[in-house]
Amino acid sequence: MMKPRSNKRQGPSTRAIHLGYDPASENGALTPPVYMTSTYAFESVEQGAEIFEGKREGYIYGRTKNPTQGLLEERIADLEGAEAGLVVSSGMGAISATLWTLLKAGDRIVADKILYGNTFALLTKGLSKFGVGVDLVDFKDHDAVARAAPGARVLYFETPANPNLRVIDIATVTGIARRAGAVSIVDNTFATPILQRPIELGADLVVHSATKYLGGHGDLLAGVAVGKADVIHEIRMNGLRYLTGAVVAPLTAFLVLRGLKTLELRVRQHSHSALAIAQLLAEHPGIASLAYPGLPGSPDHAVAMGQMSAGGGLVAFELKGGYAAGVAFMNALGIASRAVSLGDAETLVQHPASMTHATYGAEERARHGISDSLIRMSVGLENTEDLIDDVEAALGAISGKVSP
Ligand code: 7XF
Repeated sequence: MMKPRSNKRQGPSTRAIHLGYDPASENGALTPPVYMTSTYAFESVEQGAEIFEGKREGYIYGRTKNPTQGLLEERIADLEGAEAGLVVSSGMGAISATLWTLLKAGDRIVADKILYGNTFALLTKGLSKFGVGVDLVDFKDHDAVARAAPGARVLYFETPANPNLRVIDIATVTGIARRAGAVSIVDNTFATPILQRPIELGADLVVHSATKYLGGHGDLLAGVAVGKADVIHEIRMNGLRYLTGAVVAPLTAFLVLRGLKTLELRVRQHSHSALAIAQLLAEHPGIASLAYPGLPGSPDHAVAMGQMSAGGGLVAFELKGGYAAGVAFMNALGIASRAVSLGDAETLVQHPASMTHATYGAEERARHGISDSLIRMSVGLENTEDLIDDVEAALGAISGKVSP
């Protein structure tokens, strides 16, 4: 057990490394074990029945709970400042298990218009098929949110949003949700609990793709939901157990636990390099638009810095030569890989319109402001100077070839 020396709350790295685990309970094993078991033996039929009834604590079967997963849930909930957590097999698993649990036919969800492409698809193609009303609203327009909220069961948004890093004011929007009696859900994948804790700003639930920064090494898929213990229990027993079955593998839970130990270190370094790249782009004549929440002068900087402690690892921008220049730039990069996903050690660059946001039709992208020439870069953990050189060289390589 972690023994605090005082009542002072320990920092996120200390808690991510120690919380909830006592090596003495596992033969002194410093690293928490991986429980590779799908089922659990009961001492008696009566004991099994009591666990099933919820009269007694215990494990039953790996689809709802596993001790390795349980430790991870405890640590992520703690980092987010939430009562309880649930870890599942992917970010989409977490979002769908949560929404399938909370919503029924006839209910309405109000969501921001800028969402990860498959969250957009889950709402507009999935939930709508089962009789859930879906309203997409510009969550930067607080009057529009206040008009749409009454009668809604859920208000849902991402901040910074995928792909264009639009920042939504968490306290204001969760306040509107509370007054309307709606459940507010924030996707905190891009910021991580190191930079931003939506629960402390009034959110009811936070979801994550743990595939990204929480895992941190591009070697797994996992998802998270955190919030009040009774709501998380309901999502586990309904959304996970039979609505999706999106169970996380024990070994994957182990890898995310390993990732969490360096989360704070990594997120600081990602933010440091991303700011340096944003500064380079801001001064470059070939750039037509730039979004980086940590950059003074960037759209949303003031709101972002009111709720985030740094700008995070993603940069989104457009080149003056539009789509053709963007493609040439991405193909000219040497260190950065052309790949979707984010939060890995490797720098990744992708084209949202044809990749992560292809589920938005061309007309929907135009209506919601996802530009066809937008480039999204997930700045990795390579040395900052090398990344700067890579971006500068790629911009230099295309400057005579594609006219601005
Ligand atoms: O199911 P996943 O673990 O891939 O997570 C889904 C998801 C949920 N929320 C946000 C804000 C996300 O960005 C994602 C996944 N996004 C990746 C990306 O944008 O690159 C997916 C690659 S197609």
